[in-house]
Amino acid sequence: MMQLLLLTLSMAVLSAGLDCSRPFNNVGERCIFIDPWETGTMSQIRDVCKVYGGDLIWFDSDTDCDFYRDLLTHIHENSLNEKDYWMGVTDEGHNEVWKYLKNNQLVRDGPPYWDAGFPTSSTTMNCAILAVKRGYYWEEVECTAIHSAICRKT
Ligand SMILES: [Ca+2]
Repeated sequence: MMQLLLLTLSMAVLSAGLDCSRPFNNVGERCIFIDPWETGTMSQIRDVCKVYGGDLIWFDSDTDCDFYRDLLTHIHENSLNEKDYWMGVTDEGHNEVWKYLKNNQLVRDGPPYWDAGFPTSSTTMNCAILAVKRGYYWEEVECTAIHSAICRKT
């Protein structure tokens, strides 16, 4: 009986940790890797995320506010709050229609993620960042700008 209990416990630990091993950490119920010193263009940072088996961060719906809040809390509590970070969100090739790179899901304009006035109809600013100067609301920038990495695995 004790052996069965131990086996069950170790399997539970294993399955909980399996998808969120280093360099990823649990943030809320998600697996996230944040590295303010890993910088590059949007596609460079996306490649970095893929090397680790993840993708540029995405949210699961237009109202994934619990995760958004957990993420911002994590950024602030770990003093990671001096850099802008890429979102995996673009309107490149379909101007003014913003989608997640991960799954092609549409992203709603305006709140809760975009800062006031964003996104615009710009045809040169086609990628989104979590902008430190906007309290980590989203802003659109050129995809060739240099920003930091947040990757998500699950
Ligand atoms: Ca655009």
